[in-house]
Amino acid sequence: MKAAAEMYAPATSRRSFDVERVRADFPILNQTVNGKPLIYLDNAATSQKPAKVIEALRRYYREENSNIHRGVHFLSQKATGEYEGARKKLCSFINARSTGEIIYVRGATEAINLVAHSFVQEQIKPGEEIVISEMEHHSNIVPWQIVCEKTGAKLKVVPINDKGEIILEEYEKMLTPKVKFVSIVYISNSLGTVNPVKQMIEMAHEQDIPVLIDGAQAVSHARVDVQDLDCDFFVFSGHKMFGPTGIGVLYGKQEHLEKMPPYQGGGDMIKSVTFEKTIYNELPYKFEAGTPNIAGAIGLGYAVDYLNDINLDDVYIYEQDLLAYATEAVKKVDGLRIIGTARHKTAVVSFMLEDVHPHDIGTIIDSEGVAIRTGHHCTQPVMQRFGVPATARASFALYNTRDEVDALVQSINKAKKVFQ
Ligand code: C6P
Repeated sequence: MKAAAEMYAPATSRRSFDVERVRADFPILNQTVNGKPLIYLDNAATSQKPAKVIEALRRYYREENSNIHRGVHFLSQKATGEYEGARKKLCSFINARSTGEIIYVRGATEAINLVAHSFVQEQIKPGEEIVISEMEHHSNIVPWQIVCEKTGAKLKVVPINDKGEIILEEYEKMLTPKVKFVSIVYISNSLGTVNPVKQMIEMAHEQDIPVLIDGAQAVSHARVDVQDLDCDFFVFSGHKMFGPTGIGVLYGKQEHLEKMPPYQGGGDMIKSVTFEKTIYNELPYKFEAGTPNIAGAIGLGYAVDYLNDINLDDVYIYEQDLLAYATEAVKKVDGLRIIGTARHKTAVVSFMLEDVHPHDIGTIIDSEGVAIRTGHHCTQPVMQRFGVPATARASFALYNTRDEVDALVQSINKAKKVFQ
C-alpha cells in the first residue's frame, strides 16, 4: 500500500516555478490594505482569482449571457458550448471516466449533502454505520448526522493522534460489516494533514464499503486522479481552486449515480413530464435541476486551464518548500505552538500564541496588511481534540512567497509585544 507521501510525490519539476509571474496573474494582490501591501494568507477559506477567470466572467455577462440547453439561438448555443466545455475540462482535470460523472453543484458542501441524501440515506438501515474522521469539516459531519437522525444509523468517528494524523489501526478496527459508508477529508483545512486516502479507500473496498473523499482543500495543491484513487465520490469547490464562488463538482462513479434518485426536481433534469409520470434525464443532468450557475461553471473551466498551464506538479513542489520555510520561521517565535504537525502536510500553518486569543492576533496582523483566518475553521471537533477554543491559521497558495512568510512572522512578533 502506498503512503501519502508517495501518492503526492510528483515527478521532478519540469521547469522552475516563477512566483513573480504567477503573482502578476492575480490583480487583487497588487493593492495595499491598512496602508501596507496586501499579504493574503487565507487561501484555505477562498483563493484569489487570476485575470483569466475574471475576464471570462466579464466576457460571459457582456457578450454571451444566455440560458443553456434551452435555445436554438446563437447565444444559447454559445453559452451551452462553454458550459459543457468546462465540464470536459473538469473531467480530464480529475481524470473521471466520462462527463456524465461530473455533476455541477454549488460547492463541496452541496455535493456531500447530495450523496448523503440520494445515496446513503436511500440504503442505510437502523444500527448500520457511517465512518468519518475526527478532523472533518462541519460539511462532512452534519449531513451524516442528519442521515443518522432520519434513519437510525450510527456515526463512527476515527480518532486522530497528537500530530493530527488519522490513527489507521483504529480505522481498520472500525471497518466492520455494519459500516455502509466512509467519508473522509483528503487534506484537513485546519491542520493541513494530507490523509493516506488511497490506502483508506483500499481498506474500505476490501469490505465492499463505498468511500467519499472531501477534496475541497486538495485540488489547488496537487494533482488528483479519481480513477487512481478509486474513490466512489469526490467533491470540491471552485472558489478554493482559483475559480468563482457558487460552483463546485460532485464526481461519482457512474454505476452509483445511475442508481441514485434525483436530489431536486425541476427543469433540465427531465426527459419528459406528464402528470402521470416523469422520466428523468440522463447523467449528469439528472442532478442539475433548474438554471445552473452558468457563468460560474464557465469561470471554473478557465481556472482549470490556468492550473493546467501552470502545472500542479510544480505548484506542489513550490508549496512544500514554502511550507517548510514557514514552519521553521514561525517555530522561532517564542511561545508559539503549531496545531497540526503531521508528517504529510500541505500549505497550512495553524497556531496558538501563548494565551493570546487568535482573534486578537488576527486583528493585529490585519493592521499589518496580513490576512489570516482565526476561529474554529468549521472544525470544532478538531479544536476540542487539541483543547483550544480556536487557532490562527495561515494558509498558502501558489502565489505566496518567502517574503510574505517573513512579514507574517514580523506581524506575529508585533502582536506578541502588544499583548505582553
Ligand atoms: N473550508 C475554510 O476556511 P464550501 O463552503 O462548500 O465551499 O466548502 C466546505 C468545505 C468542505 N471541506 C473542507 C475540507 C473545507 O475546507 C471546506 C471549506 C473553508 O477552511 C471555509 S469554512
